[in-house]
Amino acid sequence: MYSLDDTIAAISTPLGEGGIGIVRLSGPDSVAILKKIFHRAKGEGLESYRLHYGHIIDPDTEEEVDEVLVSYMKAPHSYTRQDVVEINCHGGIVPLRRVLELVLRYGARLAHPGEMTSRAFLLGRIDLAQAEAVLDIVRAKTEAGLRAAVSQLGGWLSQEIRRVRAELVEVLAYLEATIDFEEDEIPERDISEPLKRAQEKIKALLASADQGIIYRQGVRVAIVGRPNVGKSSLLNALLKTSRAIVAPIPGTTRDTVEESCNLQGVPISLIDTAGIAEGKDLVERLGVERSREALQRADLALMVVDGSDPLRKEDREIASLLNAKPTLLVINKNDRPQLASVEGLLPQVPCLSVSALTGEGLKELEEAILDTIFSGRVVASDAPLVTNPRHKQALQSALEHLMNVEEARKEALPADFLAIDLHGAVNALGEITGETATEDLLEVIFSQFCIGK
Ligand SMILES: Nc1nc2c(ncn2[C@@H]2O[C@H](COP(=O)(O)OP(=O)(O)OP(=O)(O)O)[C@@H](O)[C@H]2O)c(=O)[nH]1
Ligand SMILES: [Mg+2]
Repeated sequence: MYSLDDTIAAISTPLGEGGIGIVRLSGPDSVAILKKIFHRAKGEGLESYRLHYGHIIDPDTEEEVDEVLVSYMKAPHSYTRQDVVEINCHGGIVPLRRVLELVLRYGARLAHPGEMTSRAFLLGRIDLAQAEAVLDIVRAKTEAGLRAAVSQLGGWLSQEIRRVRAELVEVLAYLEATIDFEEDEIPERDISEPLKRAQEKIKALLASADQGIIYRQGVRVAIVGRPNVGKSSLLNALLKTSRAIVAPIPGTTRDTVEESCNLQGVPISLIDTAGIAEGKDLVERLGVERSREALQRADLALMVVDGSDPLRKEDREIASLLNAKPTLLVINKNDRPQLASVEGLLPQVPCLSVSALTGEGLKELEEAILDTIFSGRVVASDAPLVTNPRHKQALQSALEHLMNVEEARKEALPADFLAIDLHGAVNALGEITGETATEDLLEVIFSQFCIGK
């Protein structure tokens, strides 16, 4: 990891035109660097937690670079726990670049992606799960996702994990004592209760994980079917906009069209695809190839058939592509006389009758999509959720270790055996909060952040 002793700087707002843009500095020299380029309109001292008005002036040329507001957050009460200075410039690429250049010229180093947050972690202000929550807040796609991330930043998950881990550490200490000392030297202790409690807690956390991960990451839903059945019409109807071109000519959609929407708090990527059929020209064949790829990457498929038209060979061929994929069969155009008999097309797949034209059945379709996504595993909506696959994996690994401990106890194996797995469980939990995270893991996590965060 990078050093913590130097002063880092970055543009912390998105690059582009905006009302304001911020250059942020963190480290021991933040104030000294600022003082070289910042001229206050009045007053001398740079009190912390106040906004100071003035100008950034290039000391070499005495040129006025921008009119700014500067805030100073004195260590340790700052984002990183170091001295942090934020220069609020006019939002624009040129003033921000110029100010950044100046702070770099006077001693700051350009921050790596996520380095501000990694300092907050390494200096102990937040733990790893909280640092990850920062990224989740920035990336939240729906309010439900945001709520989960904010509660994780608030330390909900970390506290739960710490409590379980602390209890296991105590059991481990006891076990190790029984290994090291004579039996009569240490008082007998019941370890089955704390072990059981830990297992139950971890199971409860895991129970919320599938739902939480969906709120955080969203799901990909591909709309597939043969040409002209109304896939693009269905996309538009679900999005309530006319995003994709609709026309009575088969082969209207030639490329995949992807758009996001929010289904009761679940971020959904809806993908309209080119109708799958024997393509005539090259572009059509490429489009069909993309449809197949989209289908492969989707979490859920909506297979659309035209209810007003008898089924065709293509419908069956497409159905055969769906074997293992969670699917809903959508019979479209139910505003017309119904001629399609879908029996046996996709047995065991829920079937819905809709009209993309009139909107009939779309509410039910939305409900069915959510049902399939959650497959009945929904926990109370305001309960905190485990939202990160990494946390889920660590919890699973901790649980496995605890189950091994239980087995070993049943078989009355010596304490050494129990201790090994108990160690494993304690370490797995520590990976969530960062106590036992390796450098590689930290690097992977913080490299996902943007520069300046
Ligand atoms: N009556 C009726 N017509 C519909 C309905 N949905 C779509 N259509 C019509 O069916 C035709 C094809 O619709 P599209 O949405 O372009 O079909 P598609 O499946 O995207 O077709 P390709 O892009 O060619 O694969 C258009 O003329 C639509 O207006 C419906 O529910 N009822
Ligand atoms: Mg289309």
